[in-house]
Parts: sequence; structure tokens; C-alpha cells
Amino acid sequence: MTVNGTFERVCVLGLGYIGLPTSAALAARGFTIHGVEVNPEVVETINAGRTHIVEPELDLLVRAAVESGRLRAHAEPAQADVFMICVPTPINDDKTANLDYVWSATRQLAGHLRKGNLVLLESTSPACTTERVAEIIKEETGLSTGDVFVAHAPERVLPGRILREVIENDRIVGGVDEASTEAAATFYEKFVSGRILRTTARTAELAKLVENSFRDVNIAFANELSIVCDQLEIDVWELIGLANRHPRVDILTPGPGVGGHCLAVDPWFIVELAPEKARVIRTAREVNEAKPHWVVDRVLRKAERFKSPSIACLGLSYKPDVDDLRESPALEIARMLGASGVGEVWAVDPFVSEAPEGVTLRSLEEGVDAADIVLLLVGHRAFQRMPKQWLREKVVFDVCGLFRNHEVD
Ligand code: SAJ
Repeated sequence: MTVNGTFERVCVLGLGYIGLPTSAALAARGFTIHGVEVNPEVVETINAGRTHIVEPELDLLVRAAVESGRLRAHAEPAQADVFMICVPTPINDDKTANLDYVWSATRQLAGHLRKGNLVLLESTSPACTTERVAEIIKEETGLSTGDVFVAHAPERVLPGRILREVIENDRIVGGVDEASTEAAATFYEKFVSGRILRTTARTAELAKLVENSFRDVNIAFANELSIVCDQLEIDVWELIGLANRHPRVDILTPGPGVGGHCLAVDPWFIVELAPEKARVIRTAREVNEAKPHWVVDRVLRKAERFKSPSIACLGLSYKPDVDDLRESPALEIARMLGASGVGEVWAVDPFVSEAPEGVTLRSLEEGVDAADIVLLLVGHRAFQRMPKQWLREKVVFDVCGLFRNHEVD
């Protein structure tokens, strides 16, 4: 079987953090995109040339794509040359992967598949998911590998830099057979300027999980060091700065914990596949998940000297200079402190305009001024620019190293 046509018409299932920027970037390069989204409000927003997610320059690109007629959102898939699955793969309460959206997207697209089509799974998935996608397609349509191409090409873009990285990053593509790998590589070569790295579907799946686990394990090391240093009354930022002068040491930055929808989730997909073997990966997750609780304990101890302390939590998002609150340890800390009844607790975050449940918001100046204890949770640039004299009379707990220069010259 040969690759069908030029892969010009692309049906993207899931117009979220990955699907929408990818669609807009593809449309800008001349592809025609039939976007599929279950949320009717999102369909309406996109078709009006607007976006429902905050990402630099995405609004301009989406508007241009819609106005040029190259991008349109719909509730249902349609015939296309390429089908791209970009749906969420969340985690269940028992830390197993929830692949329901992948299975339902596969069944949805199966009704529109023809011989020679390419089906790509971009969603982060545990090993063997792409093979299962191919099986479902066979069950639903009778088309097997050999009739259609099925491959995994994990997204690896960093929120805040998605539009650049979706084009410039190297791309791993792994098919359920060699022809599928080749077909996927041919498609990505049309718009990716990074290298296309060919492998099997299973290896591609694990590669993505391993990248995020590698980072999670390394952040766990830094977070553990911060707790050890606190006990030993050693400045962890100075320590890391010194150790990092070694040519082969590069310790990451401790913080309130690890958030976002990737690092806090993906390592569990490896643990699920090999629960007895993935010991470091599991422990790293446990260390990072415990960090917000440790921060809260330390704050409560610092609060003991006040009769009725007021506490300002600076930062709510999962990392600096984004508005994303998913799995945010800073938000978890603000909520836990608020619920503890220790005193009055409020949060400050220039990226968050609507107070999340269980949190009171204040402006930076007012929030710091009225507080006895100031908790530095997220290193937003706006906080770094804050005059240091605002903090002079306060008990300051710098969890994210806001004012610390980690480099030692
Ligand atoms: N963090 C630290 N210390 C550090 C670095 C990060 O505490 O030294 C924390 C952040 O504050 C945040 C969390 O880790 O809470 C994750 O932030 P991040 O910037 O490391 O990563 P994400 O989740 O925004 O994006 C990651 C990226 N993966 C890697 O860098 C290996 C990105 O390339 C992936 O595409 C993305 O996950 C994804 O979608 O999987």
C-alpha cells in the first residue's frame, strides 16, 4: 500500500492545548483542518476566530486560519487524509490512565476512515495504546494495518512556547508497523523543521513518558534536598549553586511541588505498567506530591508566634508566568492553609483574575502589606520586580527561590 495523496486534509480530534495550536500551525502551512470538539462553546469560540486557551500568538493564528477557511471546528469528524487524536488522557483516582477519550475518538473517526488514511495518536499514552487503537479500527471498520496507517507521535511542546515548539522540536514517530512509521514520518516532514526520529509505537509511547519522568525524578531530588537542608539549617539555593559548578552536576530547582498536566501525571503511567520495577519513578512522585504538605506544616509552625496570623500566598499557577492552575501545588497550598483555620489567608496572582474555590484574591501591594507571613510560591516575573522593602517587617518563606541567584560565579 502506498501513502494516500498528499495528506492535505487533516481531521484533528480534540481542540485543546495541543489540538488547537497544532491545527492553527498546520492551517498556516496550507493544510485544511476539520477540527472536532465535544464542547459546543469551544466550537463556537473557534469558529468566531477566537481561542479558549491562553498561549502567546495563538489568537492571531487561529483568527487567520478561520478567516482563510482553512480551519473550522465541528462536533463530528469527516473524511480526511489524516486523523490526529489530540484528546486528554487524564489520571484516575487510583493513579491509572483514563483512556476513555482516546477510545471514543477512535470509534468516532472509524466511521470516516478509508483505505490509505493515516491515524495519529498524539495524546500522551501508556505503552500499547496505539496498538489498541489499530485493533479498535479493525473491529469497527474491518480495515487492518496494511489498509490504514496507525502511529504514535507524542506531543512534547512546552506551554508558553507551543507554537514554536510544535514546528521546531524533534519529533518521535512510531508506527504499529514499518509502513505506518514511514507514513507518519512523511506527514510530519511536511511541517516540522526538527528531526523526525523513527521507532516503534511502543517505544514512542514510553519515550514520552520517560522524558517527563526524568524531569520529575530530578525535581524530586531538588525538593528532597530542600527539606534536608531545612532540617540542617543550610541554604539550599547556595548549596545547589555550589554543586552545580561541578561540570557533570545540574540539579534542578526546588519548589512547592510539581504541577501541570504532564509531569504530575505521566510517571504514574509507567508505574501502572511495571508497579514492582518502577521504584525510583514511584518514589519521586511520592516526594513531589508530599512537598505541598511539608510547606503547609512549615508555615503552620512559623504561624505559631502570631495570635491570629494573616498569610499571603504569592502565586497560584503551576509554574511561573502562565495562567494554568491544573494540578498546581501552589493552589493546593493556598487551599490547605485556608482550610486549616490558622488565620486569614489570601493569594496574589497577576495571571488569575477569578478566585478559584476556597481562595481569596488580593492585589500584590495590598496583599503583601496586610500580611504577617508572606509565602513565595511561584516565581512570576511581577513578583521578582517587587520592591524588597515591602517584605522588611514580614516573616518570609521563599519556597521557590524567588530572589535567589542560583548561579555561583
Ligand atoms: N519545576 C520545578 N523545578 C524545576 C523545573 C520545574 O519545581 O526545576 C516544576 C514547575 O514549577 C511545574 C512542573 O515542575 O510545577 C512542570 O513544569 P515544567 O516546565 O518542567 O514542564 P511542563 O509540565 O510545563 O511541560 C512538560 C515538558 N516536558 C519536559 O520538559 C521533559 C514539555 O516538553 C512536555 O511537552 C510537557 O511536559 C507535556 O505536554 O508532556
